[in-house]
Amino acid sequence: MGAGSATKSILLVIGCAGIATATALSAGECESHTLTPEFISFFHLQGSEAEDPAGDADHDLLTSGTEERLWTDPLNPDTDGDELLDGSDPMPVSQAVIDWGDPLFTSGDFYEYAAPPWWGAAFKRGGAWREEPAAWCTSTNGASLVVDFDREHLDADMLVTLRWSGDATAYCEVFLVDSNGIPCAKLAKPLTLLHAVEPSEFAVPILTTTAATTLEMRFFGHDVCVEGTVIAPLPDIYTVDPSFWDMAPEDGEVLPVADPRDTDTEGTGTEGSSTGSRPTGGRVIYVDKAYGSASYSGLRRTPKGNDGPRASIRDAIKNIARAGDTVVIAAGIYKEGENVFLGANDIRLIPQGHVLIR
Ligand SMILES: [Ca+2]
Ligand SMILES: [Ca+2]
Ligand SMILES: [Ca+2]
Repeated sequence: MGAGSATKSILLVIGCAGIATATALSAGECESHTLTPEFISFFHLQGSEAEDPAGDADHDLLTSGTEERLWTDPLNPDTDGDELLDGSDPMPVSQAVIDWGDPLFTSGDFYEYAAPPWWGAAFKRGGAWREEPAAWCTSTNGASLVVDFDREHLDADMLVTLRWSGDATAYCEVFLVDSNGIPCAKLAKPLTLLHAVEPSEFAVPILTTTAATTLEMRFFGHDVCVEGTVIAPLPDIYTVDPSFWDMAPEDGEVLPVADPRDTDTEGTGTEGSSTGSRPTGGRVIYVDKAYGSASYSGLRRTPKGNDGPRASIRDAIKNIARAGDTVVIAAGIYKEGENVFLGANDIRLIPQGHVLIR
């Protein structure tokens, strides 16, 4: 669904010189051809100098024809932002550079750009893209930026660098989430902007958190804007400090997801009861006002095929959830009318962020 999958499928089809690195290829190795419409469209080359397969519009020592085979950006001399030109970089797409909101590469909720094979997709949940400067901005608590990993291609933990801004109250909670949308690890302390001069940097234990397929960065506070994220394999000199991460003690157990400044996030009237939010078993049903639909199964937090969140809490309780299930409700305003919780006996409800029911 993101650039990663597009990249992989196209790389299988194209390539006259077999597996190649940037340094192993030169313009003469492949007969000049017309760039494919997919490539022109993906990198927005139409009408630009880079449309000429024999030209090197970005002066990175690679022709556009070669960049097509490597799936690097013919208008960016350093596609993966590691300060090595595409033409002299042994791995020209070694890390994912996500310029959230870049109008060229944001389509709908998704951000699409060249990325290594382990990058599945990057998208927003809530918030809005901004063009000048390109960023993703939100003042809605709980809106998030999400990156899916393809575990088949992961062989290292990850290092994430996050360029963001916000007012003094802003903070970011970071989760690793499994393929069912259930958080399986959480950065123990939220990232804050107290030392905002430098980007936030954190190591992610993606390898040791074997169920994790998704990184979710959830934001709280006012005037939050995220301009960019770089995700790279963790260099050997770093290790992940386990004390920075809370891991779910057992498979399938849900980590409490709550606003740490809200002492009564669950709305139960009991302060500090987050340990009570762990489900006792059964399924997890998702409700999301923004992305849900009555035609989805309710069994997946992000839409995929027929799976996805329901849009209404009442509907999820009445038509989907059974005794013992847990209903996870995404942040948002829900117009549910009266008796919304009718039938909710033995169904556990977990709000994620601020849930307002009217
Ligand atoms: Ca070039
Ligand atoms: Ca390039
Ligand atoms: Ca590079």
